[in-house]
Amino acid sequence: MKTSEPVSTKHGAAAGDAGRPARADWTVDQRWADYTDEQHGIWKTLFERQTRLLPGRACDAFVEGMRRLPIGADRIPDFRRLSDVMMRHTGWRIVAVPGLVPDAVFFEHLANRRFPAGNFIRHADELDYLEEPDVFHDVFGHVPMLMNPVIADYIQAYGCGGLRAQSLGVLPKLARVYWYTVEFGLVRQADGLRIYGAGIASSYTETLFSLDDPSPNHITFDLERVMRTDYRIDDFQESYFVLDDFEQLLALDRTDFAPLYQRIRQRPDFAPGDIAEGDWVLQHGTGAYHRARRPPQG
Ligand code: HBI
Ligand code: FE
Repeated sequence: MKTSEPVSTKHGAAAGDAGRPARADWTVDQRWADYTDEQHGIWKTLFERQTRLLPGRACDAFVEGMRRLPIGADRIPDFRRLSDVMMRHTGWRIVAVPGLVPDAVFFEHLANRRFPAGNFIRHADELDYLEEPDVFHDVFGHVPMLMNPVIADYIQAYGCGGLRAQSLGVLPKLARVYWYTVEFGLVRQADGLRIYGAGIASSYTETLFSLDDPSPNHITFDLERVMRTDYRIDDFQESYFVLDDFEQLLALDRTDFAPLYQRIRQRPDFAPGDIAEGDWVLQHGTGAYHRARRPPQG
């Protein structure tokens, strides 16, 4: 999720000596049979809570993807069974990883339609907040959208673009696009604003905050604007960017990023809560939530 080096493994002996991965691509076995009843129970708690919340809030593509997948309340899903279904629909599969993997490794997987999913699950005392993507975030949040052909192509394109952006030294700009779409994107449906970002869809509190709270901004998606906007990794987003439809993401595929990166280099960044000139604002947030949490100036 965030740009950082992986720190540790959470589900058994995935790494070799000194935290080095046993395999060059950082994949491990899911070791599904090793999950404890307690771990399946945490999945169930999260699954049921989120499933109650998402009708009328998650976009149609998410609901449809979920419906077609062997994902249920009772057990942490088996990646092999998920991959069988995904392969038939969009040619994607899941590979298990121990947590965050290096950017280049992550992109290489995406460019080949392999989605790296954490095989560990958060502890019962950190249901609402965790730093590394676990199996609930990765599978519940991301996998339903990977059943959508447009999103499937878009995320692969991000993998290819990520490798290129890294070599051009502009990865932080591109990572913002992933963040504000794949992780925290909203989309306008005929029946209202809906969630498609996995970071929201897998979070009880951010689902409510992003859609129902007057604090955050809702701004119509614009590629250059998003590339220039810093994001928060430690709290709810201050701004959410809203697509008119997923076809907008495919247009990014046809965009020549080189001149865009050039232009952006000369222009200042926006802070997470800024409203910019030229923004098409759907909700001008009060900012009350983040203001209350900022330490007093002095
Ligand atoms: N690794 N497992 C995992 N999951 C991610 O979402 C991820 C990652 N490594 C890097 C990364 N995300 C991001 O920093 C890139 O999208 C830039
Ligand atoms: Fe994610």
